[in-house]
Amino acid sequence: MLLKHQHPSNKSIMISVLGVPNAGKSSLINYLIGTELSVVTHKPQTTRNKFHCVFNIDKTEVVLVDTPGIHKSNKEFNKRLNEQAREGCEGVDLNFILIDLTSDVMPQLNSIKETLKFELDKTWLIFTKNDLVKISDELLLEIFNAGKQLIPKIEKYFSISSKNGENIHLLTGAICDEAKTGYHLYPDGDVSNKNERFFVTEYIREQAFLLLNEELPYEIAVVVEEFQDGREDETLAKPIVHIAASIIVNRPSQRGIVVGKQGAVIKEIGTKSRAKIEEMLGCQVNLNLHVKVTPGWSKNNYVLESIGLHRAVDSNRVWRSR
Ligand SMILES: Nc1nc2c(ncn2[C@@H]2O[C@H](COP(=O)(O)OP(=O)(O)OP(=O)(O)O)[C@@H](O)[C@H]2O)c(=O)[nH]1
Ligand SMILES: [Mg+2]
Repeated sequence: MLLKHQHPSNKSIMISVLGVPNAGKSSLINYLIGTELSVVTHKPQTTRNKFHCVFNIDKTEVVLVDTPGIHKSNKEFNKRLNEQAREGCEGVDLNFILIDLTSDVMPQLNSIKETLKFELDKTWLIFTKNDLVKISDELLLEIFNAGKQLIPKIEKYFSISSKNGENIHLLTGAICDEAKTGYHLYPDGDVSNKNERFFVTEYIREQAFLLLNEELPYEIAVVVEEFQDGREDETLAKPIVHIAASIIVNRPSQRGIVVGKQGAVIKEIGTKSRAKIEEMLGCQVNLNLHVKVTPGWSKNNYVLESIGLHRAVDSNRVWRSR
């Protein structure tokens, strides 16, 4: 959209959504934007890349930056996840720190402060999952004040639930009040800065996360190898998109687990993720999934770059590109 064509009273705000793994970042974002765009599972470290999720309230555009959970780790892969969260704070107008009320609060704030390694600017605390824990207003205020000692730019707090929507109207009202007059970054109808291929990998990884056990979800990556888009092809009776994607694993023994007995597991990953991909693309999808063994992929710069995880400020070493 050309800037000069925008309404003069348009308002815009960009907000980073930060928190430890599983704090409820993606759930809150999905609740606010009103679709299941971002992948949510009960397992920590579901989100791996920072990305924009966009919604409008009247003339106000709200850009929420989903980020991976912030956590201390010496592993190269996790350091790059933290880097995504750091980058997610760049250029934003406001930061949300989500605090999971079902876990100890101060360790979450300490972990975020220490891992980010920089002072956050304007920040609001968002206590999540308040449908699961009842905490008195006095205690919330006490935690808020303790949070301010650690992160001085914390200004406000909200206690919300992304399950039953409690207090989310207060949050959206405050977001609108905070937004300043300015041009919208995205044309009406755009929901993200990531393309369809990105969400294809996310929806496949979501099913792998849900269907695989123990450490295996953390040992896989998904890459789209082919994306033949027949939606604009008028010679086809029915539009269809052909997608070939690889599930990358670390060890040969993991291939068998992902494939499953007579291919049962990979078939289920494919069937379930295809349904969500078809909904997103709005047409029939032919999804071809393969398992590829790439030993040590999570330390391999080439693979990490290909899934959008760039080197971190504290990266372990310079890895060869291939
Ligand atoms: N009861 C309840 N559960 C919630 C709420 N918000 C999130 N959850 C659950 O908490 C789990 C983690 O939610 P996510 O939204 O994936 O958390 P996240 O912070 O994005 O996690 P990572 O991407 O792994 O860092 C899921 O099982 C959600 O259903 C809430 O307000 N109430
Ligand atoms: Mg998430």
